[in-house]
Amino acid sequence: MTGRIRNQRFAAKVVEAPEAVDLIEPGANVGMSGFTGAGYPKEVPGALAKRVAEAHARGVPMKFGLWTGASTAPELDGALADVEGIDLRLPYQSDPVTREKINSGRMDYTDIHLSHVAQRVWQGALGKLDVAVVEVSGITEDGRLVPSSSVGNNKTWLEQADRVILEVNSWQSEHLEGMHDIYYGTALPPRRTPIPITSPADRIGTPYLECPADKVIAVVETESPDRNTVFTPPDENSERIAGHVLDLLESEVRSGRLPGELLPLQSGVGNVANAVLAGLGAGPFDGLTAYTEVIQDGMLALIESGKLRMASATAFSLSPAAIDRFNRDAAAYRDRILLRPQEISNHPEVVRRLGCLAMNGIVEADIYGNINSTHLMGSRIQNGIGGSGDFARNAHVSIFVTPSVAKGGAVSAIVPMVSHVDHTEHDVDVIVTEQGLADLRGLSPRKRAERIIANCAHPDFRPALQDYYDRALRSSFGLHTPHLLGEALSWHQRYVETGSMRPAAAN
Ligand code: 0RQ
Repeated sequence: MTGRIRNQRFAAKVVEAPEAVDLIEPGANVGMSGFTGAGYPKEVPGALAKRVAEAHARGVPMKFGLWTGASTAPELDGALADVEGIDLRLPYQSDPVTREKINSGRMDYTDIHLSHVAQRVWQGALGKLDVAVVEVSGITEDGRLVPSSSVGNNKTWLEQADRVILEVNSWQSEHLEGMHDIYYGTALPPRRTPIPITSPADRIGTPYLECPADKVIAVVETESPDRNTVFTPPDENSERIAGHVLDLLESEVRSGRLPGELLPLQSGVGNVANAVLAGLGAGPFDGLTAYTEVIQDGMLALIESGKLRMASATAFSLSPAAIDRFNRDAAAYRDRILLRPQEISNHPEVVRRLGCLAMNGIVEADIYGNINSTHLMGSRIQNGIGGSGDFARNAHVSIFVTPSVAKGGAVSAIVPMVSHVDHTEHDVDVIVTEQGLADLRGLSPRKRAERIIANCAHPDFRPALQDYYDRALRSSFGLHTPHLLGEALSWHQRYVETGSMRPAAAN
């Protein structure tokens, strides 16, 4: 036993992972910790996957409902998806094996706004949560739980599950203790009260998670690293995108619409969003704050350079190199980083009050400013909406970033009509590609189309978009949002049939 379990009642429950998974009944809904590759259980999911594989080999069906904070890692999502041990998965995921199972119709997936998950569970709208499997970085003498590198939905899992399995991970830095703020004041209507956060640094809860020892059926010890995806270094396109975002922010400050230290930043997952943060590091702003859901490499770098004075989030999403840096010096970040439950990090009320500047990556945008963040060709899930809706809908300025083309230039990220809608034109203020920026605030649909085609579309696709729009102006059913309905999704159909959105002659 490591020194991380400082309470005897919990210490007495230590078992090996295979013993712990025997306590999870087939068909159970299991709430696991984990958010963007941080703080997920490392031992129990693998042991559970082994048990599923053995059952399936005997011809015995075995599946579980899997609820998490957001995406996890190959040891959790990947392992359970690989053996087809997941019945319904929620919310956000980004694991390649899971994605393949969902897209081949072998696994159900429900993509819920990240701030909504806890309240759905409290409402009982998702069914009963049977078991919680939660990683913590320690257990105090008086039996409180020190959260690990993500908080996610852990508070809700620990409260709502009948039975709890804890994984105590001594790989996590001891200095995480004190970095969390767990708010126990949420309730369902009509008993709901305001969330008293008026600045990203505000502490409104306690540093510990609570769970009665009676509920804990097993404690498993581990010393295993979080496994996050490595970010690709910013390429020329993402640097250009970052440059356009910086220009926008500078002009907002010049015109008095934003203060010099900006407003709290939210940055989504993905390579492009990370590159925008890197761009801010080279920009003129100081005294920045973040009210966001993940602290990725770019944000850690902003803290290290002194430009970002405070970041509130629910999880880390760091590359292995950045994790090493953080773990070596975790104590130094204690007054700069605060991790909260995701129902609070993404709370619409707080996002609106603080006036977050939301920056999120997308799959595609249409000429009127509707955004698809999740589906390829309208039918194949990539990851999920994650927290992008929580922030975009309530942000002070809602910015969406994307390279103008995908799949080696075969796909235009600006299309006549999006093949799936995650963020409607009403929630989208600014679209940015490496080609330029379209500030859509206050514009009518036709003016938005002109600006998006001119400023954001790739030159290879711009004439075809202009041609679509010109013909729509001549023969659309109505001229408020002109469309050629029979043709609006033909670009996607062409990709499905030929592997390219480009017209046949241009392929
Ligand atoms: O796939 O590598 O197989 O080719 O999508 O695309 O360009 O690397 O961009 O890493 O920034 O991710 C929208 C997925 C962008 C992400 C998305 C393919 C592309 C590639 C990734 P390949 P890039 P990024 C809060 C915020 C939703 C959740 C969110 C995301 C892969 O930003 O999941 O915002 N956002 N959460 O080829 C076909 C297109 C495509 C396309 C991209 N138009 N057509 N394929 N791809 N555009 C954080 C959380 O919620 C946790």
